[in-house]
Amino acid sequence: MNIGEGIRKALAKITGKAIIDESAIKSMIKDIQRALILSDVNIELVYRLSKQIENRALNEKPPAGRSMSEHIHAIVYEELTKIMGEGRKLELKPQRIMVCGLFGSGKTTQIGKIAYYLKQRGMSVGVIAADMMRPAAYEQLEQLSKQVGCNFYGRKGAGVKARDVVKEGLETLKNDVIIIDTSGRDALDEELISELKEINEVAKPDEKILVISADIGQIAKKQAEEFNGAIGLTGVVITKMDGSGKGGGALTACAAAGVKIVFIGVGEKIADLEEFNPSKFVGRILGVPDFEALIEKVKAAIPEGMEEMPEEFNIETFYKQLKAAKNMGPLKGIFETLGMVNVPKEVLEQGEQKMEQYEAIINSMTKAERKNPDLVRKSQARIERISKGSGIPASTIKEFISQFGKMKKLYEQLQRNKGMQRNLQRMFKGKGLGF
Ligand SMILES: Nc1nc2c(ncn2[C@@H]2O[C@H](COP(=O)(O)OP(=O)(O)O)[C@@H](O)[C@H]2O)c(=O)[nH]1
Ligand SMILES: [Mg+2]
Repeated sequence: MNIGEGIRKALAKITGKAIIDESAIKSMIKDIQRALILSDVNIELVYRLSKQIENRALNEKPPAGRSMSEHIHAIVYEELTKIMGEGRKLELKPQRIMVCGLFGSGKTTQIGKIAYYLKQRGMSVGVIAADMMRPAAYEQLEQLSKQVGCNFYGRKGAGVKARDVVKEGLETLKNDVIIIDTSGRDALDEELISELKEINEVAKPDEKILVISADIGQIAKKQAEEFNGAIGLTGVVITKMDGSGKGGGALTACAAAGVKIVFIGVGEKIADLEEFNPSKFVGRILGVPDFEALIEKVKAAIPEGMEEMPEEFNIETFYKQLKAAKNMGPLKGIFETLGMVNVPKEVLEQGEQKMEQYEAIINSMTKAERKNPDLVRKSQARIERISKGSGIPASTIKEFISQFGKMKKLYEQLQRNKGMQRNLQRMFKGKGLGF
């Protein structure tokens, strides 16, 4: 999310300054403009936004208890939030969801992610492969459905009609939620429109969701308008927000097209999907911690029966938590929800590599050793055995055991003040932005 970096840099110039004059404000706005234009936000929109920020920053007096610097942060935050579009939560109810979009936008992948999202929240999900254009679309969705653990319906063969597959799928699958994959094209043409209209008639979907790649930036407006005109959209998913520098353009373009954003895709794995909430999104790019989102992530990732913190912290319980942490998706996202947007890439990669190594070590430990890691700490023979079994160097094993000791201490401390977590939440919830 390069847009965040640019805007944070712009704001950093005025942060904490006692006196902020007109030229400092104008220079900050120039930097914000640059960041937005780089992210392919429509130029007129950038101009309107800058005028608005400038007017407010020059004319508004900060409310009591807020410094000028804090007030300008708040203005930028509010004005950015206004242009970032509107979010909408997908309801957790029995429903039919039709997913459409151009070639390679990420339709099939998002269906896997949405199915996973709904399953994690207790819904039973079935998917229908009605993309008749791509030869491998069937296998891709079938594979994803296995990974997610949801039902699948599809039929292959020349001349098979999408509407017939959908009809059969709806008769066959008995799940709460049915998600329908559809064909793409390089552009929305007559043929695709008529195919989508037929599916729309057969399935009468509750949701008609367009998948758009962030890469197309402000062209998203035209695309959303065209699909909306053809079949009437209920929402949009913007994918590849992780890799694209044009995410800001795509988001603001959807707002301009008047369609609501249901999710953003932030990676290729099935857990890489996030609900879209403009104020939280802007908060995150500005580096404001989002504890609610973090707690959401933790809740969704924690295996059943582990909702409560276990009384005893041993390697067994740590292992379960490690697995849960992996379910939470890339570390980068976790740090971002904590407002830590500038964690160096190497640290993230190292962190992920460490998690893999720890898992391998634990897999090579005996039950007794997991209960009592001191056994390992005190015995070179055990360390060597684990090293052979896991392929991890002895030095890393020693480091793990010592790290674990520290974690155990921290955990026991945390348990002693369980209220802390709640306090943190309250602190950031009630107090507006926290800067
Ligand atoms: N980086 C990234 N890649 C994605 C995301 N969503 C999908 N992709 C990739 O985009 C490519 C096309 O996705 P696919 O679902 O097959 O697109 P479809 O043709 O619209 O069905 C695949 O390589 C996916 O792994 C995302 O959120 N981030
Ligand atoms: Mg596909």
